[in-house]
Amino acid sequence: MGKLENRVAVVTGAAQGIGRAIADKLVEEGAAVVVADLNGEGAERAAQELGGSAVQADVSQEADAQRIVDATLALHGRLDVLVHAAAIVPFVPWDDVDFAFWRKIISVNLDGTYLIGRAVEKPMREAGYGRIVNIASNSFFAGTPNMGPYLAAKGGVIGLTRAQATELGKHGITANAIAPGIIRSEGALASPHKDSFDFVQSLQALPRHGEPQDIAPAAAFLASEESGWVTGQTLVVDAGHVRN
Ligand code: NAD
Ligand code: 4PL
Repeated sequence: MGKLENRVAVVTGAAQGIGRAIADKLVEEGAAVVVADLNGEGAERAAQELGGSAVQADVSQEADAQRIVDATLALHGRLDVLVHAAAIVPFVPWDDVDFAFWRKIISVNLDGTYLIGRAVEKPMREAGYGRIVNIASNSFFAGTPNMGPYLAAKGGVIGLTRAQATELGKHGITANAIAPGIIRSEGALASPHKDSFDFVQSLQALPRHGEPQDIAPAAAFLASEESGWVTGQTLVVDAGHVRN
């Protein structure tokens, strides 16, 4: 018996990378998974491979966030778990950050977390049960360079997670964040971040590069009933790079 039997989970950003690895783990633990991603083809492919359903959606659009929830309820009649991994992972030198870029990152990475969280809240409140797991980043603690708006958004995600925990606890809903360290996702490997792995490894307690699968067990725990006495927390999963 997995720890998520009979549970229905939405995983955003699950077409690839950390979201995909988490979706695989939740299925392994018995959940029915809805893959929600801006990349519709990628979402379809992932859903087929893991035996779930796909929704093409932009989490920074209110109507799209609501449509993810509507589709999940139409398919399964319930929504127990949100793992929100969708985000843009930029590498832009500070001197090249303009207001349009700032707005874009805040819109997708912070507004998106608010919008999908708000949308899943309603069925969770009605059920008197829910698990919200937001994916933040240890870069918020480390102050990693070339990611200014991203650091600000991820700090916001940690703050929002604390607010969700406070406001929704009375409805049986927990909200926690995971702060991964640098991970060999498709996105990171296709960007200048790929050149940082050896340097960051020199700062880690555990001398090995991180894979998307290294984040999934923490997400499964926070998505399960077992974590019912844990809320408002940020779990750093980064081989000991930062200690918060
Ligand atoms: P990735 O770029 O490989 O995958 C991100 C996925 O999110 C993609 O499938 C993309 O299509 C989707 N997405 C982007 N914008 C979206 C939107 N507006 N609506 C819906 N879907 C959207 O990224 P990853 O490295 O796997 O990162 C996943 C999460 O982990 C993110 O929240 C990221 O900030 C976080 N994170 C990543 C690292 C890392 O080193 N890779 C470290 C810490 C935290
Ligand atoms: C330490 O969240 O946390 C690179 C890219 N390095 O996205 C991140 C570190 C990246 C990070 C992150």
